[in-house]
Amino acid sequence: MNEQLLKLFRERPEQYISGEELSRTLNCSRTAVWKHIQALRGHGYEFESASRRGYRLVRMPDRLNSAAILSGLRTNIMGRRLHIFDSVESTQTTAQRLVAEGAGEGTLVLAEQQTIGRGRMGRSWHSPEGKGVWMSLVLFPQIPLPFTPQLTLLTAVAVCRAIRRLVSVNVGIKWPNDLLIEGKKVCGILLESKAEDERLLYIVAGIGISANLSAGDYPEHLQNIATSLLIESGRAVDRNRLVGETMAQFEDLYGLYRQEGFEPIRLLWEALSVTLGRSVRIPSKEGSLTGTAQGIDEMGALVVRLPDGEIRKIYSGDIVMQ
Ligand code: BT5
Repeated sequence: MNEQLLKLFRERPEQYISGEELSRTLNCSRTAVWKHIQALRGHGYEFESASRRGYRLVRMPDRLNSAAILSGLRTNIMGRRLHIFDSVESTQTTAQRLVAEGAGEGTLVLAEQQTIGRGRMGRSWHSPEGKGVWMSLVLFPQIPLPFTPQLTLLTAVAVCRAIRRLVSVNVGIKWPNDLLIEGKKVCGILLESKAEDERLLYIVAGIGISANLSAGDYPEHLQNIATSLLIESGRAVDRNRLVGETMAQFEDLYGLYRQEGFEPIRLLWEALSVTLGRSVRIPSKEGSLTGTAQGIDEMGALVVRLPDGEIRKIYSGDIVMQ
């Protein structure tokens, strides 16, 4: 499919572009332009055509599509190598297999549906067909192993900023890996890494954004705790754009992280957090603790102040906001 052609139409939404201009810009014949348009129509793009005025893009398909993503992508590395599947068990598993086969930094795996989408600690991630952004990004960060939680927080900031740019919803970050709207979960992040002799080899950052699920797309046990961008904003989001925007935000933040370390990411995270200042309960085997979330430290741990003034740091696990 012709990426350059799509780019032209996306830059001028709703406008007619003449066949002559298209053939000039693409450096091909008018017949070839027509064939490209037909190919796009075959993929669900709708064009109006009018004699002498040319073609006008009136509707884009609601499918994940590499030309649609790449034609709007502002990154150099992240998402430049794309693998889109109709259905996989988990994009995490597929991405890990691709790494074993030599995939490089920034490789992105997307699927319309996951049959065994996973969360943390053996939990499952509900990934119905055609409704979400279920994706995994391959990274080879040059960081010590204990720093990997920082990348979970960086990923959360990237997705939060991307959503805020495209959808008017009040989305915020709950430590460590959830994005919430009005207290309900709209996105989860799962970082899986491989290390050898305490040395980090690679990370696969899994991102699940519940974009266009309706209430009925959720099983009953999730209906009160999960939501979607569609449910909250009343509008379907263009998933291809959301993928591109997330990659752009990620690449910016990742560059910043490499140059200046975690501190600027920590500040951005704190600004988007819905956890700070709140009373939180930390369940543990020894009985749960309750305190006030104060911030995150230089490693990404949550800093909690207990009622007696003692400061505790929480490095992993779950918290319950009260
Ligand atoms: C997470 O785990 O939040 C990480 C989810 C990562 C999913 C992505 S999708 C692409 C990639 N491939 C994968 O196989 N996984 C990653 P956790 O913090 O354990 O939260 C899991 C909990 O979130 C579940 O127990 C449900 O309560 C809730 N949940 C499940 N599906 C959801 C959905 N579609 N939208 C909102 N909440 C959901």
